[in-house]
Amino acid sequence: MAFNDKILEKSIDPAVHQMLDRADQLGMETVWDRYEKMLPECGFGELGVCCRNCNMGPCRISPFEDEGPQRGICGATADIIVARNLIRMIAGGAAAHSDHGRDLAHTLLLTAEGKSGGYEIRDETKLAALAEEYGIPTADRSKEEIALDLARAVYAEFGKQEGPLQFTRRAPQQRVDQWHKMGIDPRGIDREIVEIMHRTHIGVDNDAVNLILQGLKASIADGWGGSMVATEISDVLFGTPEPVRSEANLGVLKADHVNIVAHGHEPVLSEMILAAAGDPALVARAEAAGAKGINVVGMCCTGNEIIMRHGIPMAGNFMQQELAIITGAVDAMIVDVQCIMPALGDLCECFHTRFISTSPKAKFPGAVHKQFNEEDALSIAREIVGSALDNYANRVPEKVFIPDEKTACMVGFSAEAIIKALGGTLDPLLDAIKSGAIRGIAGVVGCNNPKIRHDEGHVGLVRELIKNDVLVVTTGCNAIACAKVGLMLPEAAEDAGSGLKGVCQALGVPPVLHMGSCVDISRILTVCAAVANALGVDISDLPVAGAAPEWMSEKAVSIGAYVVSSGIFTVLGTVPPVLGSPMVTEVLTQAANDVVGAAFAVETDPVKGAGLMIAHMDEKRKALGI
Ligand code: CUV
Repeated sequence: MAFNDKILEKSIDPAVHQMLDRADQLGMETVWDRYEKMLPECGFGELGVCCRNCNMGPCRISPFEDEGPQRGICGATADIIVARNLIRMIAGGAAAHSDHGRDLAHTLLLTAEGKSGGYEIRDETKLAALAEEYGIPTADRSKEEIALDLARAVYAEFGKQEGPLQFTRRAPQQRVDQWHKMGIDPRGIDREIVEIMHRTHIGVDNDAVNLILQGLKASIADGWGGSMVATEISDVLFGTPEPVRSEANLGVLKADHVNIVAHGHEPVLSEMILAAAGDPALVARAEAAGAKGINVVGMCCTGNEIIMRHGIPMAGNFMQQELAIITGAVDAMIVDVQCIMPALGDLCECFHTRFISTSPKAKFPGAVHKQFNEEDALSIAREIVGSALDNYANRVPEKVFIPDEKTACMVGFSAEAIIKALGGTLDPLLDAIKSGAIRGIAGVVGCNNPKIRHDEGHVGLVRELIKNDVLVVTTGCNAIACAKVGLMLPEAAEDAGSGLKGVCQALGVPPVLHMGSCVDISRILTVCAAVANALGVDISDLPVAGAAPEWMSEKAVSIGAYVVSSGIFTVLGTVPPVLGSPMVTEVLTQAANDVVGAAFAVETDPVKGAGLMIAHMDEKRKALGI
């Protein structure tokens, strides 16, 4: 099929081209159309110089020094306003990840108390390891007793008033000392987020550097706190991921099955949807309705959670959520929290698709709300799946259009799985890094953003990295982009430089390792900490770098901040709203090196972005003498 340039320039993904053409034929609007209507985007907002933190304003600072207001009504300069706005983004992102972690802790608590409706403790090895980390006795105790203590200890991390977060102590001692010295070793997770909201209130913290330091502190509480809690407790409850094969892209929808898309973030919901969809009684009901079975597929980070634990296929990343509905083949789109477009409601009304919200925290126009709770988890999940089955009869066959596109992938490389693939120790990885077979390790993560041709930033950057012998670890929407183009197959080693290719072929792994959802960037931190500790250096000494080629969410801002705070140079592919303050820009791209041993760079060209990362790795290799 040939498509016009207007379609081709929006994405590199042939499934997206077909669906955008279909949307045009049906006269339907998508995120790309709304983006175009928004252009030109607000210049003050882009620069970060508008302030709505009090009602004397809104204020906006002129970008021209010789013309227009240089201060807000309270006297705040562009530096202050930009810094305040930036750290409020961090607060939003850290809150989202951490609340996700809190929900997992809550589920573990209920499970330990025997009050949850269908959850179990699946990974006792991880439970025991975490208990030891927290100093919880394990000898002669049941898994429930241990889990109860662990859940309470983890829960307490959120509201802790003093003292450090336990998981931050996984970081090398030098790193912890540096955080301590700079006053950014976080206390309770909630406390650091609240303090951002306090400090950015009118008339409180009016020192850009002091504001940014608090932003870094809260972000560390996200990465080494809330997100790490989310990852670790998910593993305890649902199992630690191991390599598994599956498929990705919209072609995983099936014309002759009941299709359920699980979209959002928390595995607390999606695990139960899967359990219900496997219930023989419900499968029989689907068959009685004329379907061949129930096909659950994932989207966005929920997709990452269920593909890596169960091999459940992945329908697509952030920019594909509307396109899934436009296939006309989705009987229910089930959502919880985060990255769910409110546009889905209107779109579902054009099809038979039932849009089902489940979280008391996230309701949507046009959605049916079926409130989920952990106590009655399985029975609610059965009802939700049942409602998808009932809706199958309403599907209009003439409206169904499913692109063929889907690609095989190998996913599920938790830190534990990586060590296992290496034969039980990190040594083969360390040796490959020392010998130069692996030049460095890159964490490439983050969202999609219509400012960038869909998936081009992700795939372009990752291809350039592996070609240059950089092992890539990935999560989030980058992971999905890589899966769709076949980069997550062992065969993709052919596209890697000769050193990386040899390592991948010897181990039978892809050059791009899927480590999970956005909260699972904590897995990348854990691996970096383990490598640094094994070499007796700080994370900032390692030949590692991070990138978010198409980022858009506040969570991504918090992620970027904690990755840099952990000592990892990070390249952003879309420009953050900070350029209105040359001073804040300088702090983030230069001065941060003196504070945390790493900084940000912004590079919208993915190949050049990869070049910056590789140059950074070479510099670190030289300093290490390898
Ligand atoms: Ni949590 S945060 S668009 S789904 S990676 Fe994808 Fe990942 Fe960004 Fe959202």
